[in-house]
Amino acid sequence: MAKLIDGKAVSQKIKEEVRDEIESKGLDVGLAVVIVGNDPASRVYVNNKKKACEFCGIKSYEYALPEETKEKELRDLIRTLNNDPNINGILVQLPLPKHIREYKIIKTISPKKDVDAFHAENVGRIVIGNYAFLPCTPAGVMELIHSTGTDVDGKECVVIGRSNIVGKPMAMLLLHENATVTICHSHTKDLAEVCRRADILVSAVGKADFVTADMVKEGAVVIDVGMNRNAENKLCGDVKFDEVEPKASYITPVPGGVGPMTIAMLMKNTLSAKYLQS
Ligand code: L34
Repeated sequence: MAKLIDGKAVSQKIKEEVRDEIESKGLDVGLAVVIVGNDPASRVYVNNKKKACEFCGIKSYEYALPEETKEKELRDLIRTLNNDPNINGILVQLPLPKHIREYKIIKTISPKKDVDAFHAENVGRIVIGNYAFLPCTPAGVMELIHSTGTDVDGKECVVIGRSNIVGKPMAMLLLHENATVTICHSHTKDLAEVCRRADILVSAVGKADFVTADMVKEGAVVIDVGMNRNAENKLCGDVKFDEVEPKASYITPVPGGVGPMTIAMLMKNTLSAKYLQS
């Protein structure tokens, strides 16, 4: 029987730390949250981010733009926010509508306000190990792994998925803690065999029921970054929870696992951004 990793509890503690620091120092911290279009999932995530800001004493400024917004209009807004001293962090919720080039938008965000750590300058800093921000989801996963008392040093870690947002930076953070890291993706030969080597398995695929029991080593720590809807429109991760859970030593639920951690780390990054700018 695996122990459940309680992402809600771990994230709550981090948010309390951020709140206490902002309150005790009397800091004025602001986060701009930009959402373009009407993706219902993005709407939920952005609302959760705003609630977390409220809890931490961070002022959130929402910019909800219509689906038809032009790339140039969005870039102009970001430039305005870059120059606004009340705004310490800028978050442009992804995905963006197809006619807007994501890289053009990320490039426009001032690296000092890039609380997602998606800008190439921040990505490069992370690779080198000289950074101000860590990307929220991978940083949240590291916190969850630490919460189990697992020492990452020397462990076999397998990351499924190679996105810029999760898979690649996830591998880097595990590497920083001296893990032996393998990144798997759609071209990986014998995926199950590679995954079975993992002491720590992180799945960031985006497909319900993707990770099955035959892919998991007895006693592995299993982290599920997936955020999917199954046939009954129920929120679920990548991991076939019922069959994997008995094999794992620790496992994250969805919801209540990685999702809340992404938001807690965003709060932490926004506070770091404030310090970086003062
Ligand atoms: N720019 N875009 C940018 N930054 C990010 O860090 C994100 N991400 C991902 C999508 N786009 C982004 C998020 O915020 C995923 N993500 C995210 C954030 C919060 C939650 C899930 C994904 C979350 O709150 N999850 C809850 C359940 C939410 C529900 O009920 O639907 C949970 O308990 O997992």
